[in-house]
Amino acid sequence: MMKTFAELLQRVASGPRFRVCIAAAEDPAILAAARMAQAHGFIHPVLVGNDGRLRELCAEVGLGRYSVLPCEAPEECAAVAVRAVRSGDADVLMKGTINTSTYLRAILNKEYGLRSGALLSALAVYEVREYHKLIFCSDSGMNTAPGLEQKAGILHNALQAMQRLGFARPKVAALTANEMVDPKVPATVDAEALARMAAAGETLPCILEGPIAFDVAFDRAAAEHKHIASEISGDVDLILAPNIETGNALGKSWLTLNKARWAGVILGTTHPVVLGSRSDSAEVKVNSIALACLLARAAG
Ligand code: COD
Repeated sequence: MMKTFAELLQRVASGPRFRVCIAAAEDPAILAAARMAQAHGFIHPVLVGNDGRLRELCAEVGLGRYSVLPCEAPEECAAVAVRAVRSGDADVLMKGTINTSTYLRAILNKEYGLRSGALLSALAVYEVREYHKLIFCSDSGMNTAPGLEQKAGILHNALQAMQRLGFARPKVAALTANEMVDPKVPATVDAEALARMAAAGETLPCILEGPIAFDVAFDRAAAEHKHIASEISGDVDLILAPNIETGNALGKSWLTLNKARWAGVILGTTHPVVLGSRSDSAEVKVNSIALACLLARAAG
């Protein structure tokens, strides 16, 4: 099982090249990431944005073979990139220097977007030095306040992606602030419902516990101290966040205070979609591209 992004990169480098279409690619870190992914052998970059500026920046960062789809405004870049993927001119979509909502709205566009009919959700993967394996987390980037049905969709998307990456039975924490089911705290009610669904075999294979607080989920000593019997404590693979703020703040705290690395993708689309952050370094952006390409390959 992959425990680091280095292993993920090794795995994706042994496969075919994907044409990765980058919406508004005029950014040195994005183009440097494209150069690195190209050197690893798993992408051909298709750059969407201002032609002259792109060629200038590509020369600066040393990016060679690439294609350009010229356009200007961020909304137009998002639309052109999404259409290119939808029409088969590219295989994978990637966010460049545009706002996340603009990017997601183009993906959701009813006429030319990448909707599959399923719920779309964001999956983030973190490599935190202090933890012994990759931590998957959803949804910290797209669905803002999911209800139970949406949470079941978010769980399904994440488990399907993890299955494609080789996880047979991931350990899942339906995160809350404590372990008590309280009708006044809807997240605890949803977490219990999800745990029941998983135990009844109504989800893809996993061991899901919830409601469960972060300390019990990640620290076996905390679980023992609180006399909580847990099969997942200290060994969680996937965090199911109760809302976007929880997952987002948790991830950003690892990135900021723990110098963690991460990768982000959108799931439930017709084609693989990369969702990084504009502030990511080139090295971090490569992880997101690699994850999307690996999922694309596994989906066939
Ligand atoms: N899956 C499938 N269809 C969806 C989804 C989804 N997750 N979300 C919306 N839709 C469909 C709706 O059914 C509707 O048909 C259409 O899309 C528009 O839906 P609205 O009006 O609810 O959505 P929008 O366009 O106002 O906003 C959708 C966004 C995804 C852009 C919005 O929810 C958003 O901005 N999310 C948070 C993004 C963000 O800031 N992330 C932080 C990253 S650092």
